[in-house]
Amino acid sequence: MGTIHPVSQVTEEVNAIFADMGFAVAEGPRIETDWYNFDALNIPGHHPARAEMDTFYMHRAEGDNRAPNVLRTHTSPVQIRSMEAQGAPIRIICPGGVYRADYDQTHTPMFHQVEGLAIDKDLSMANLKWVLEEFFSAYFGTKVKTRFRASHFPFTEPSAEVDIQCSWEGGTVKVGEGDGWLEVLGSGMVHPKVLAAGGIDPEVYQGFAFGMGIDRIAMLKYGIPDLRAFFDSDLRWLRHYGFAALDVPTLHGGLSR
Ligand code: 2NM
Repeated sequence: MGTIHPVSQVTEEVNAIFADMGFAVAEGPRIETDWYNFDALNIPGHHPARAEMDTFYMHRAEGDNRAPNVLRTHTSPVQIRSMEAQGAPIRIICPGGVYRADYDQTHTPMFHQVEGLAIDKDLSMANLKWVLEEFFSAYFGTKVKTRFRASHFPFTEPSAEVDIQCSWEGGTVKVGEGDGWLEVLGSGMVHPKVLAAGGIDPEVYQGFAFGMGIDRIAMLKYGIPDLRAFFDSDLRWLRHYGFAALDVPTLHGGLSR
């Protein structure tokens, strides 16, 4: 009998928690145009973030001089597409696979992200902090404090990296206790240029956005030590870390087993 992969299980858990706060799930293509993956997100051609993202570029036919399509490096392009398609207000999360040419102990060339976006007329970093603390507390099943540190992303201003409270004892991390911190998330207020690129008037609307690694938070919650084993398709690993097919996570039925 097969089992549900931890990435699928955790994606469903995350969807259920954000659905309870009024967020819809939005999805989009894994092959993206240069515009949606970069320019619309305030990452112009010369921007160092392009090089840092280790992008996989698609092939173009001889003589076709358009910018090559890319394997999306984040799920933010889905958020631009949603802004264009539905306008403001917006409350969505965008889970899914993303790609970066990076492979070592802590990086796989394909991994999973969930990004969130809320756009309305009176949103601030205070709303962002509440949503994130609510999310982490529901996800880990215990009150989790967050710590915001000033940071920089091209698509948000101001920007913050977010740490969650944890303890480090005997080589294992426990979330929601102790006085240690673990970085799990990037976030900020959506840059006016990004709202404009999505067809939303930045003089009228503001938004907050955030992004985190699904594989990473799956490892933290379910004590999975090695990221690379996630995508080996090893049946013994899948039986050990997989979930029963009918074990669907819901807030009323319980999120964790
Ligand atoms: C992050 C960190 C900070 C983000 C921004 C957007 C958009 F499209 F609305 F501008 N989506 N996600 C964002 C902001 C993602 O990931 C580390």
